[in-house]
Amino acid sequence: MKLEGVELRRVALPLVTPFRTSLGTQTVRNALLVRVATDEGEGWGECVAEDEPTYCPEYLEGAADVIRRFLVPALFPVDLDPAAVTPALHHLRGHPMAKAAVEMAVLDAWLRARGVSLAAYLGAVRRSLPVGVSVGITDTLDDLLDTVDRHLAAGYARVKLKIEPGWDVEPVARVRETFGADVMLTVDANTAYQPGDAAHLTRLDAYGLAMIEQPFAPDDLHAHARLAAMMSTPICLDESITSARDAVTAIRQGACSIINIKPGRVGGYLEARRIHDVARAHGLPVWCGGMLETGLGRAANLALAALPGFTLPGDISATARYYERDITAPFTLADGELAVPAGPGIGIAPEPSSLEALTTATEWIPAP
Ligand code: NPQ
Ligand code: MG
Repeated sequence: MKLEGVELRRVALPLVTPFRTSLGTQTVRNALLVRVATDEGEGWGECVAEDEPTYCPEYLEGAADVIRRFLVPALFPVDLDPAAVTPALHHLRGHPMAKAAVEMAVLDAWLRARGVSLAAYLGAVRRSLPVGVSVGITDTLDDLLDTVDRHLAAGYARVKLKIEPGWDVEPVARVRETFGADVMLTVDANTAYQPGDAAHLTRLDAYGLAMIEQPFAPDDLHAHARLAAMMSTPICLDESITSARDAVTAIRQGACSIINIKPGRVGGYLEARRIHDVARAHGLPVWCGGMLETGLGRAANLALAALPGFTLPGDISATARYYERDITAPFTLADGELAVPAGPGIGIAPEPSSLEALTTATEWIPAP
């Protein structure tokens, strides 16, 4: 398959409610879409980098720049298939989210041309999945309880609370007290704690959490391993894991017993599957993280999360949890589950009128 040109498209999707984490508050999702045009048809990818480099070092305009100036030019001469993308970009350091977006678009085009779904290609074993919801930090505890109540009524299988110093034990205690022992409850700190906070964090053991996600800095595996030895609550790593090799290192050090897999963070769906494979070989459960994706990224994440090792509900919520209007048809919960797209490629494409209405800029990168 030969690349003939690439369109970079910025879209702006207002969030239904502001999303506050220990990293900051988001009110609109500015997303970067990558459409590859090839001699076998087109494909769509999505770059999950945020406006600002807070979750990780990448940011949206930086990702657009590296895609335009380095990634796309490196792919024009290549005889493309999905597995050819990473090797062709290997000499370019870092930028996993930019690389993942390009790989996703190539996967979509290549699989679409062959009539194969991404789910089937990756090795999916389920047609629909129970999913979870990520709940931001709220102004008051009452707001939090109302929000959790709404999500549980909608049928979500797991609730994740964002935490930070000053918003941890009390919200967790109130949610547990209010909704009972049967709710699968987790917390995510997005690196907001210091190693010296470990003793404080052990207080969360009293509330039967399914995990605590990424309390410490991405590069501090030792602090996570130490906390794991102090707590009965399982430790899950997100920001720390950027490759299958990282996953092996973290597992060997005892720094985590669960891994959050985000294809963007690890450089693509194929590396995401490798992390799934090594975690499974070590007996660790994994789940699919979320980056406030549009329907394109959501569709591809559902395909990944249908693999057998994804035994915990992911941050793949229904469209309505995030957006009033998306660029694709909405994903809706049925009996607490989302359907895994079964059509060729990622199984969904933008709806032209919504895409048009939400687009803020487009740019065409022609073949040389
Ligand atoms: C996480 N996501 O698991 C992330 C972090 C995160 C759904 O909890 C804009 C776009 C803002 C993506 C803030 C969820 C974001 C973002 C936080 C992702 O750590
Ligand atoms: Mg996280």
